[in-house]
Amino acid sequence: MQHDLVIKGGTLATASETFSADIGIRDGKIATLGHDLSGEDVIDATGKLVMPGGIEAHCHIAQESGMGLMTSDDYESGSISAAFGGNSCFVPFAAQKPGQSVADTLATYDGRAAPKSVIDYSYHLILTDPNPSVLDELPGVFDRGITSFKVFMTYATRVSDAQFLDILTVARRHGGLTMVHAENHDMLTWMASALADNGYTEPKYHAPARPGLAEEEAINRAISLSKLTNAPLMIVHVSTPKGAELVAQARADGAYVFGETCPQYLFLTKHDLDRPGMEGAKYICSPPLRDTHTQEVLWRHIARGTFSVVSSDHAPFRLDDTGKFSNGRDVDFRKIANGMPGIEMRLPMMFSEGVVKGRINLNQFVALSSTNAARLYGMHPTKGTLAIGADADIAIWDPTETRIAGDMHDAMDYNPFEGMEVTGWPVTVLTRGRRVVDQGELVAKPGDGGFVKRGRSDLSGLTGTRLPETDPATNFGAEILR
Ligand code: DUC
Ligand code: ZN
Ligand code: ZN
Repeated sequence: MQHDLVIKGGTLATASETFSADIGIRDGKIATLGHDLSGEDVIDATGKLVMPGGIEAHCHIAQESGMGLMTSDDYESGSISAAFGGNSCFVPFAAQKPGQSVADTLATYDGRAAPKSVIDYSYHLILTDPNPSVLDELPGVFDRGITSFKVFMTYATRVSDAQFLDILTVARRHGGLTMVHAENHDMLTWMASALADNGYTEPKYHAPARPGLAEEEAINRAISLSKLTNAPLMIVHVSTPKGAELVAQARADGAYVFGETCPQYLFLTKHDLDRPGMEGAKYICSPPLRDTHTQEVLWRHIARGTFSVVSSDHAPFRLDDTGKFSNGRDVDFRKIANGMPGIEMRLPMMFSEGVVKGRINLNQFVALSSTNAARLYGMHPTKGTLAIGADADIAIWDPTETRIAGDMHDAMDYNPFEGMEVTGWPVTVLTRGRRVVDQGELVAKPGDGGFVKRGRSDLSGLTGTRLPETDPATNFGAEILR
């Protein structure tokens, strides 16, 4: 069989297997896995690792923050940076503004993404105002292939528990997954005022202002709401040992609960917030950075499978008056934009500190970086694996190259991981058989990436937890969870 492109001589890794083979690609799909394949075009992958392209499932691109501030990265710079970090696909957020219809929200993000992205993309729909007409629009969102929502339990854009239950129920009915930012709003605002009112206003006080207890309380509540509705739930950016334990326990109970953590909670600590002057502002993100004990516990949970994905939570705001200091330089920590970049560093850091240092194996790395996201967000097996018939979304890595982290390809003026020694970097990245990055050079054009119509979340392996009160067999026949 003739192929458009053959990747020859590499070591292939999926979420379950590592083996030597060539990959033959035709019409953007993997057509053949075998030996001695021929094609019009050939990439020599001798000595390289060939893996499913990363899927970045938590990043903020061309999105206004809660403060109304636009991220530094648009879909062009954001997707380019993602590709240089080994990603073939990403799923940023489309954020509903209070009062805005879902149709208008999605049209806004289509306009931001379609002309600019160099890799394939979809969105998670952030719901901030789930009024009855918005809930009525949601079935149409699934028809469009957008099958995940996100809600906040804090910020002005938070939802009530009742609204959260409504969203979980609609998502479950349509096979969707609800993501949640879990921190207790009143605990945070009370702590922040208690600190700032007493003059503790420097960036480092962002950490005590958001205690781990606020995350633990909200995760526990969110899991309870998920269990009540028997609806799948992804707890994003888990940053505490107790939060991770709650996710692990819920999963052991059979609940449809999934967890995500992020590199910043594995490689940075709250002491980074205490850098001289206002440099600590670089490290203001939410939930906040914790400590080295937390890092060890989170790694243990990664290794044992508590977390399905490790995502960057790339939320890029420059260290200038367009970003972190848009409310002025000498302001208290509450007025500094929240978030840090990391879309390009996520996979190299996880490879270097995870695979090279023996904390996880190569197949776990593939699962955490691509396959599990594809399954949970309704893209598997078209994406997230190396299989015949799958999209040729492929990252070719040099597992031995060592670099000191410096400038990235995003639109940022700092890299929070700058100076770290990182071994293992992607050299060539394909989306649907098309080179996006070729031997370290960008070759794709804005708009080359396409929208991915997603399907139902894959919940295999979990049983759900039907409560007696919601089960007609044990609640006198009341059918309430259709
Ligand atoms: N939550 C996120 O998920 N990203 C950036 C800031 C935040 O609070
Ligand atoms: Zn969040
Ligand atoms: Zn985020």
